Amino acid sequence: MPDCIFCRIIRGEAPAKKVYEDERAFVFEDINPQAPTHVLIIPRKHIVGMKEAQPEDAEIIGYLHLVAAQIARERGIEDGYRTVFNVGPRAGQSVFHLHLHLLGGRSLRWPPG
Ligand code: DGP
Repeated sequence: MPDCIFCRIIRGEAPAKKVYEDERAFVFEDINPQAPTHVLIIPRKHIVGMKEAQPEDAEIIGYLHLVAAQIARERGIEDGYRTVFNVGPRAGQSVFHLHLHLLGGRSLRWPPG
């Protein structure tokens, strides 16, 4: 997707603080962090969001969570972290390229609001 900001970050056309990348996933620091660790884990494939995902996307959606767990281990936040997909504008989705938020490094309240 030429105009998608997250596709542009993957291609290196827009700046971001990269945390990790492999053949399927790309991870970078959120520009507006809500916790000491706040990174976005995204598929290289342009998927608009969770409600647009297709059955063939099941593996990559699961894989994003495994990448999150690995980063949480590396950052020493396994005592409590949260992974979040905001789905749709009323839940706060503002970028329409699937992204898994990984938040941690502080106490996380419930419900999130
Ligand atoms: P959401 O609200 O769930 O769609 O999350 C989008 C997140 O993406 C939000 O926390 C801010 C972040 N974000 C938006 N644009 C950029 C950008 O250009 N660079 C980086 N690093 N993060 C961005």
